[in-house]
Amino acid sequence: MQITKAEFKCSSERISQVPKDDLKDIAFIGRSNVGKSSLINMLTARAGLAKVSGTPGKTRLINHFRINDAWYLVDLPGYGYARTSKTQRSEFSKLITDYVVKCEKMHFLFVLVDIRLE
Ligand SMILES: Nc1nc2c(ncn2[C@@H]2O[C@H](COP(=O)(O)OP(=O)(O)O)[C@@H](O)[C@H]2O)c(=O)[nH]1
Ligand SMILES: [Mg+2]
Repeated sequence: MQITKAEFKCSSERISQVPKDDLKDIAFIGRSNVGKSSLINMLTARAGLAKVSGTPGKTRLINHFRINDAWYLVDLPGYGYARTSKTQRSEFSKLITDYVVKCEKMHFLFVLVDIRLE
């Protein structure tokens, strides 16, 4: 498939805020710094579309990117970043769980694993 159009749609801090249209989500999940945002930029050939950071724990929201006006690529908050407070960690964890378990838009979920880690 050719991606001809890719645009940032919205950031959600709660599951109730994700887009209400009936376009389907293809989402990426994985530890902080595994390369979720870089992968979205690579797939869409848009260098700055998803924010890439050398510092883990930056994405705290669910980011929707609308592709070809037909579906969404979704960048989820990374988990497993040690220097996040307990409160914050449980907030992310709730957000991620709510999305994965309850969000009917989610069609595919790709779990990214860093081969550099044992
Ligand atoms: N060596 C290597 N570094 C990568 C790769 N993909 C991303 N990175 C780097 O890993 C860091 C985290 O990437 P990012 O996409 O922000 O990860 P995210 O937290 O999962 O969204 C950045 O410094 C990227 O430049 C990859 O395939 N190989
Ligand atoms: Mg990211």
